[in-house]
Amino acid sequence: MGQGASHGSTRAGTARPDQWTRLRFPFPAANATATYYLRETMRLLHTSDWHLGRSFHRESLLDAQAAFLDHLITTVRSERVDVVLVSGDLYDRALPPVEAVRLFDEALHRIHATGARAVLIGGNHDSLGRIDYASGLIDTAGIHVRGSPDHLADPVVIEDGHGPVAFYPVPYLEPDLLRHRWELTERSHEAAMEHAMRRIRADLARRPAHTRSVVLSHAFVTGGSASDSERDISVGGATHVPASLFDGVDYAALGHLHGSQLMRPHVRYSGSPLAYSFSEENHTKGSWLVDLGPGGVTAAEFVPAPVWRPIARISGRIGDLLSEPGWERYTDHWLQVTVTDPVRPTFPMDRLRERFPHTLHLDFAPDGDGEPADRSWAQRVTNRSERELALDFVSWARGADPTEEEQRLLRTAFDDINRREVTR
Ligand SMILES: [Mn+2]
Repeated sequence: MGQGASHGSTRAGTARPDQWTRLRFPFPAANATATYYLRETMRLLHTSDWHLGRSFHRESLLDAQAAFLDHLITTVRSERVDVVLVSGDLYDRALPPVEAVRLFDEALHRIHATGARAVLIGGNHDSLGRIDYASGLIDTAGIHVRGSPDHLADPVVIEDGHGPVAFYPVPYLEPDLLRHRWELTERSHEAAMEHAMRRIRADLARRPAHTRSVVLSHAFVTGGSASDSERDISVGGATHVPASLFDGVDYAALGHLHGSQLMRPHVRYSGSPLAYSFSEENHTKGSWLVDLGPGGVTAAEFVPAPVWRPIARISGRIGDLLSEPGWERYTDHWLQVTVTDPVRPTFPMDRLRERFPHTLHLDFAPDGDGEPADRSWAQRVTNRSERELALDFVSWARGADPTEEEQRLLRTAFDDINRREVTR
């Protein structure tokens, strides 16, 4: 299974008969296992990491997120999407602001109004218990929200003309929470995911032959490239899970990494629909439109999301930034500006904002002798975990490295914070 997938971005050769029929039956109760319409190819729209309620350097992104959801609904209708997949980090926080909850509520209603089904899972930013609220009831509308790891091998089954497709919802798996419950041999994401996939394969083996499978998962797959806006999930240093865990499933719709990327033709990250850090300035954001035929994925096309406001990092002497015509194209961007004057200029933010009103972040990196001490804060913290930064701070403040006991304490504290986000 999973063979014959196209690496490219076209849908050439996909049979899309216009005379397909959509047969509607009453929605089933809770477990949502029923035939609902029949069509030759099942079309999925895979997205993730909405992070509703997030802001960007104190700028609210709610309007930008609403614009993405408008685009999503338009795509579902124009591309005749059958199932929308959202692979975690629905919200940015365990306790999202009311406006974000409202936006999510509206998104679910609008997806439902298109006639499509949807499967959504919780990510490491979501409160898994809270997003599970009323999910049994919402199931009856064909919208399937899954926060609990208890139901990951209890798939949402949707049929097309070729038979059933089982959608397995694997929310973010926090090793510390599951280690004892699942009797894992070690405390790692890989052990948790292995256990999950074992249960999924066991369930799949009991289903009718030719049942196709789609796994939604919120995890860091080995080889994937991260940006600055994913929250660190390293516990005991073992963060990654191998892509080979998804061998044999027809499609793995991944979430967590914010850049869209292919791990295998049938294992993909959609990435977030918006940039959530300046490190994502070169990302193209969007979703995957995936066609599932009788033997697995037959085509996958990237659908770019609308750009609400472009972002960029620019640097130079302030006089140059304020006068050179070449910088003109950045006046509408959200900007991170690094000023390189040897002497820190006066009122740099006020002056920059006269030409670049959307300057959000300012750094200084004098271009003199290039001493390491001149590196900007952003450069110094890039790719470092919160725990490493805290350890650095202790070393800096005291002039000596933290003791083993102190290192252990800091690790426990940060693990605790990560865990609390998922459980509170
Ligand atoms: Mn995320």
